[in-house]
Amino acid sequence: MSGVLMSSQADCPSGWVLNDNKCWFFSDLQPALSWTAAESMCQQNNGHLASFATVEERDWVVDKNLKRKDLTRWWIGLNDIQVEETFVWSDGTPYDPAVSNWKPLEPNNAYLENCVEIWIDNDFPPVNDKQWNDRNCDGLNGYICKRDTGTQSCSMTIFRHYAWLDWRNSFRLLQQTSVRDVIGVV
Ligand code: MAN
Ligand code: CA
Repeated sequence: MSGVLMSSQADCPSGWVLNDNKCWFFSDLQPALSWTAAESMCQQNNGHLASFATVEERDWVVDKNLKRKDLTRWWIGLNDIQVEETFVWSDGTPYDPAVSNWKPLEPNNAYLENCVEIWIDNDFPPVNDKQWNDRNCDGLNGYICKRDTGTQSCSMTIFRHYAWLDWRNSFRLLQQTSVRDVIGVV
C-alpha cells in the first residue's frame, strides 16, 4: 500500500511580484508591444493584461511599481474592442466604474481607440499623471500582466506501507515515508 501527500505554498514565478494574492509582472522591455501582442504575452504566462478589482490594487500598481520606472505608458486589460464604449477586462473581471481612473476628458476614442493605458505624463502638480487613457490598440506600450499564484515551493510526502506475518505468525506493519521538494511553478 502507498500514498502521496502534496503540500504547497502559493507563490509567484521569478520576476513576478505577489500582491493581494495575485502575481503581477511589469514589462518595460523593448520593443514595446501593441495591446494584442501584450495580452498574448501575458496569456503565454498563464495570465492576462492586468485588471483592477479594487481601488487598492489599482493604486498599488502605480504608486509602488510604475513610478520607479522610466516608461510612462502601460497597457492594462481594459478594452472596448467588441462594443464601442462598453469596457471589459480581458481576464473577465467585471468592470466596475467605481474602480476606474480616467484622465479628464477620457475615454474620447480620438484615434479609433479601443484599448486602455495607464499614462504617467509627469504633469506638475501630478494630479492626473497616473490616470487612464483610451489609445489605439496598435500603439506600442509597456504592459502589466496579472495571474493567479502558482505552487512554487511544493513538497510531496510519499508513504509506503509493508505488512507481513513474521516467523511467530504475528502481524507486522512498517510505514516508510520520504519527502521530496518539487521545484517549479504550475
Ligand atoms: C492625445 C489625446 C488622447 C489620445 C492621445 C493619443 O493625448 O487626444 O485622448 O488618446 O492623444 O496618443
Ligand atoms: Ca484617448
